[in-house]
Amino acid sequence: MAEALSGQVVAAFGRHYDVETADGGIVSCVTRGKKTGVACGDRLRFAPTGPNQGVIEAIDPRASLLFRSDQFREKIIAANATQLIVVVAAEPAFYDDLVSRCLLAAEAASLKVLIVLNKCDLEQAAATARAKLAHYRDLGYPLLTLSAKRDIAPLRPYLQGETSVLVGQSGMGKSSIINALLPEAQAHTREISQALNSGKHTTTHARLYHLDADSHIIDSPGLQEFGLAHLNEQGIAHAFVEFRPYLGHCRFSNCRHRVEPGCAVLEAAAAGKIGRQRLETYRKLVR
Ligand SMILES: Nc1nc2c(ncn2[C@@H]2O[C@H](COP(=O)(O)OP(=O)(O)O)[C@@H](O)[C@H]2O)c(=O)[nH]1
Ligand SMILES: [Mg+2]
Ligand SMILES: [Zn+2]
Repeated sequence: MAEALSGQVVAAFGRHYDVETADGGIVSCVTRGKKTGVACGDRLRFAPTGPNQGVIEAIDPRASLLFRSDQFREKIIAANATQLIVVVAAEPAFYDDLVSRCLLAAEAASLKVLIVLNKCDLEQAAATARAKLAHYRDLGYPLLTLSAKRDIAPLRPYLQGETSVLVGQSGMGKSSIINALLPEAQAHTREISQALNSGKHTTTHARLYHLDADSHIIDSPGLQEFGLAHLNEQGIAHAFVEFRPYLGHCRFSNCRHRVEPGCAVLEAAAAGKIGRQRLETYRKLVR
């Protein structure tokens, strides 16, 4: 049998994966049997099975893993990312609940977070969207307003040295951001899809692009929901950054921060140190 080679997944198509080797070549790999669970960004070893073809042998330990989940299954978004960039746009309107869940997933995966508000050339709508995002900025999450169509430069410093994964609803401009950063990337945007008459307006699979030797960016398919079924109650509470100073200070060590007497989180909320909306989000998640 041929010796195993190593590489990194730069595109995940569900059943097969594009694996980039050290020399920059792309090998189309499959998993053994019906195994899944390989993600864009994964580093792995594979056995060559033909010209530019291989079968995945083993996945290297991951520095991070971002995924969403419902009761029934987990959907891996990216492996080995260091930063999550939530992309929202002035138009169409975005779901605040989805942003909130993306941030919680990022906290649970110990990723840095950046919120990008795109399409600020649509000035009035951008002002409304910015106001809607103010409470995240107040929590300490950096918020960058830009227009991918006009000038992507403001984003570059945030990407330096990071492996960033772009997430958000479709139509927010994730692929447009990729194309503005890397014109040769030709990530599929709405216009390109329409020109090809493919009927698909969105990115259908995650893809990793190299910005420089140690800065990388992953485009991902649009999300409509972001399930957090993989988090237990403690994990959820910890993912609310503003809860952290109070966790462990409740009267009961198994406090669920809902109605319990002597709850430090509820006391902080009553004192205005935790937003009502966030407490409501927490309650919805642990219900
Ligand atoms: N006005 C405006 N439109 C933009 C901007 N960036 C992207 N768009 C448009 O938004 C639509 C969705 O963009 P796309 O990159 O496909 O979004 P994705 O689904 O998040 O990848 C396209 O029609 C883009 O041309 C921007 O900065 N300003
Ligand atoms: Mg896209
Ligand atoms: Zn409590």
